[in-house]
Amino acid sequence: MESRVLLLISALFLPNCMCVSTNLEDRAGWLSHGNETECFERIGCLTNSDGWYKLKRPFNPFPSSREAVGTNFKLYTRENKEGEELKVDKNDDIQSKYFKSDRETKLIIHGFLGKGKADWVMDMMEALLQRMDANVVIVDWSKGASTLYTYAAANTRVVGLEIAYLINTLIEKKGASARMFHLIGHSLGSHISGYAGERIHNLGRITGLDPAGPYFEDMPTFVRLDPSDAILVDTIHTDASMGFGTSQQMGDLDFYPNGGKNQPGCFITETEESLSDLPSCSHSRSELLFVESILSSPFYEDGKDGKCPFISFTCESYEDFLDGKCLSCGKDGMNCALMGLDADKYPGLSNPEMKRKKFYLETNGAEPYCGYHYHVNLTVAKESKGQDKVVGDLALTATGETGIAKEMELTTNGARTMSKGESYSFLGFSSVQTGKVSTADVKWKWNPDWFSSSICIFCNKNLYLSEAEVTDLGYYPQDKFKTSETCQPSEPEEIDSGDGYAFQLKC
Ligand SMILES: [Ca+2]
Repeated sequence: MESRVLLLISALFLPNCMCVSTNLEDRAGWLSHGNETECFERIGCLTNSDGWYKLKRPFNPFPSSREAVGTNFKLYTRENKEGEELKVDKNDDIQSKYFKSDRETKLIIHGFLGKGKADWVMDMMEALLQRMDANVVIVDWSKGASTLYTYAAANTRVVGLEIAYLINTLIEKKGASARMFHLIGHSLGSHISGYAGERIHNLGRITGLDPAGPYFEDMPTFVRLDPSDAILVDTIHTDASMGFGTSQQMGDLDFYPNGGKNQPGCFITETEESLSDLPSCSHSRSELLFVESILSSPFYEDGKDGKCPFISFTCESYEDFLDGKCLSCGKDGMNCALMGLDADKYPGLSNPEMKRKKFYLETNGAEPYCGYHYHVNLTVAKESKGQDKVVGDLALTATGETGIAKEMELTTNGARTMSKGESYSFLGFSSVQTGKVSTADVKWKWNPDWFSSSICIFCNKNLYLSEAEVTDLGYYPQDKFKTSETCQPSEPEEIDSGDGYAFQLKC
């Protein structure tokens, strides 16, 4: 495993290091070059135009041969869990016992250093077949993916050609419909899907699971995954800060769990993973989130227990989302989408103005990742002995008909300033679903900046609330959200002074 990580790091930061064989170096260009074209037997030609060369992508070697990349396809269906190889033969036809053109076809495509037999790939295939009667095709290009990053990134283009060739043949010879194909690719697999999609007319959908950032971010749309590559392109960004992923929007709907940069459970102090797995923990989380979404969905009617919708809220920024500014699904549910398999249920898809949205949600740090969001609305008492403005941190424990959501941090984005008589929105998140809330225990901790703190030695540091409202947002669609009655403080007058206190609101 350690060598894998070393290879990964060297490949990312030393894209054309001296260890590359002369043969490979000969194929690499440097910020160049006029149009160069290379053709691959039967599947098509690729051109390197000037647009492929940027400072962020200085090297554009042509991909290795079809044989060297070794792309192969294995079809799994409910009738055949063993897998059947799918291959276009010399007559441009495909012999298959199990492929059926009247059902949806899902293709799963791994990324850099990955393989078709990876756990998440097999888990996804099994979950998809449990959820639906589909053709599930696992794309293995592990030979082409196990090299330096620069060359693996180049090889994605030939895998894209292979997939387009396979799907176009299935359309032509087997009567399949392009709209019923859905490519699900992780990392480099996301961009492979884009290359395939640009060569398949009316391809139904691409899901990019943490699309790879290096060599693709800020590049023209023909170099990377973009909304023009399929009728619907959705992405899940999970690792924009380590450099494996990107926060750049690449789809019609871009999902940013936990802000999209780092994932809970992936920090050195909180993970049980070995050190060598840490660098890819956030990057791989997108795979696990998608797999979970398949069976935890409210649209999966056969599943009874453990339903939890990955409800996501459109918002200008993650900070605004954490500040509780975006916790309504809005008229017709246009401000909410479900992350994962059911992103295609988003009601705004037919409206071009509603596409190109960023969606945010929180998740747990371990399975089940799906959790419950709460909208908390607090009103500061008008008549009280408190100061006109106080600054501090809040936590809330909500007790409801189905559970207790304990100590939800309401000010993860920093201490909040609150004024007398005003109402404030907060986001809460818990792995527990409360249903309709009956009591709310609020913890307050005075937490101003250094200056305010130094001039307020004897002033009243308490927060006086006149009412609260707590809404469990963990149901879909919005008309199923459960809002508490207005909560009133049980003992509004006598509150401990000091830096913090707790009190209860009856709803
Ligand atoms: Ca593209």
